[in-house]
Amino acid sequence: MDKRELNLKEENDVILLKLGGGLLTDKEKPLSVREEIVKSAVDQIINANAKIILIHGGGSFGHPLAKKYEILNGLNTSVPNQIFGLTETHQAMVKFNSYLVNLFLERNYPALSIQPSSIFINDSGNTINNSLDIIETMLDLNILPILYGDIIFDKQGSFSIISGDQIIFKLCEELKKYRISKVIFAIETDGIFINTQDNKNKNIKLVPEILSSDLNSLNLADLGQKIDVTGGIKGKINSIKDICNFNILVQILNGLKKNYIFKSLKNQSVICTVVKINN
Ligand code: IP8
Repeated sequence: MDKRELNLKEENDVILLKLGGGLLTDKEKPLSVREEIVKSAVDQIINANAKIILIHGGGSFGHPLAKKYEILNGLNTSVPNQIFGLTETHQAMVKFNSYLVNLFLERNYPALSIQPSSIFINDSGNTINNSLDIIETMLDLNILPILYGDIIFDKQGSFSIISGDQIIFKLCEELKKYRISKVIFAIETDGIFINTQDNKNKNIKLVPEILSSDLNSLNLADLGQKIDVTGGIKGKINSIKDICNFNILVQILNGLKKNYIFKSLKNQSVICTVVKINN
């Protein structure tokens, strides 16, 4: 391949980075940020100096409210104050997102929030959007776009939740000008764990590498999940399978480990789970 063509391609590469809500917040305590972890993640992203679209989860901001008001299953007149709860859930996410965006701006790094509930809508079960050109233009201008799990309306007059993982799927489907070189999920464990049985003792072990076609047959270990209305690790495995259908490599790593986010953004090796695509 001609070098100029190669450079052009690399310039148009973008990494999608999802910072899990369980990593960034204390899921035991509503509306609480794990400040040092969030600040470290922000510094690592800035230091990596890469083209990134950042997506973050709901953690202790979105999930407890979404659960309380049963937002995921849509309009239900028997849930007291549900419509108010819908707006409260959204606003909790806006608050968390603003906190994160501000950390970038305080460090003189151009980051801009995109409100998913304003650009995505569901129509009979399918999530649709107008063009995502705004995101590509931001990337052209070296602005870091930041999206987050949010509430989502539907054309039939109801609503639900759009998770950060679903947003990633839509970005994989819709981005045209930029090639997604990989998707990184930074969570609070080393990756995907499975149950093993040696010498009659039940144990768990990390899966360092797996083919996307083998994801279904995993005997997933239960690492004790906190409130998560969008499906926890099982939901994540389904999202990863969908992402792999776009021929994109997925890495699941521990965002608590020193510099792991930076290293992964720089394509340096880290202990994690890599999901490879079947060719
Ligand atoms: O944490 C959920 O996003 P996720 C967002 O990426 C809300 O699943 C509002 C619960």
